[in-house]
Amino acid sequence: MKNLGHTRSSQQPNHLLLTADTFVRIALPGMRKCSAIVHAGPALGAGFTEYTAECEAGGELGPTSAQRFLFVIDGGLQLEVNGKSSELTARSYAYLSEGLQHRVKATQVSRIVVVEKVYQSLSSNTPPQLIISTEDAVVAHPLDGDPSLQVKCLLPDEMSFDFAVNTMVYQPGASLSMVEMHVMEHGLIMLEGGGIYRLGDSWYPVTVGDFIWMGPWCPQWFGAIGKAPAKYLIYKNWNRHPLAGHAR
Ligand code: UGY
Ligand code: MN
Repeated sequence: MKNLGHTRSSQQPNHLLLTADTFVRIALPGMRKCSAIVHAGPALGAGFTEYTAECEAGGELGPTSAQRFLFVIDGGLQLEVNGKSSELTARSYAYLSEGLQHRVKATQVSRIVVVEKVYQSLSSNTPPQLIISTEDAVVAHPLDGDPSLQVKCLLPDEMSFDFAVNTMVYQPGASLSMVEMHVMEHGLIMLEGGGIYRLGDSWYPVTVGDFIWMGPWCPQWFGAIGKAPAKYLIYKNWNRHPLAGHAR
């Protein structure tokens, strides 16, 4: 008997905390030498899918018909797209627009965060194009003027993108300046450190490796605790009218 049935993981109507002790690995169609820890998807009520792909050297992701965002947590991979091959290492990321044929092959043991979302087009914009970059190349800005909370926006600030992915770094003791409640949902992976996350009416201790889904208007607040900074990668749907995709 391990932990006598106790876990920090919790599923609630408007949020989900998944901790590593409860992760279940599955194969997704087309994956080779690779497994997925599915964190969020439509079955949960989310408008996107997020999973961590754990690959052996030579492992491959399967195809997707949706937009795909990749962030390398550790290891390395080769991304083949448009007849070109690019090497992605830790903190590298890629945005692949809907329908863009590509191949993702791990060159070593790797963990990759994968976000997939059906694109909500805008008649006034052409869809976004391929991006291959690294978090190291993105300039950070303080959130709400607080230098102890730095944000990096990994995707361009353009209406054509219907989602955003940011990293947020909190110095020890830093916190969000308010309890946020907003129409967007979030998928969040703790990359470093830890702290206390308020979700709905509960306060959870969280640490590196945890995943959090926050549904629309889920009350949310975070404070970093410990002697090292806390860092997370956070997805949100973005740039679309609340009625988009909700026709009745
Ligand atoms: O972008 C955000 O909404 C972000 N500040 N939310 C969060 O960190 N929970
Ligand atoms: Mn938020």
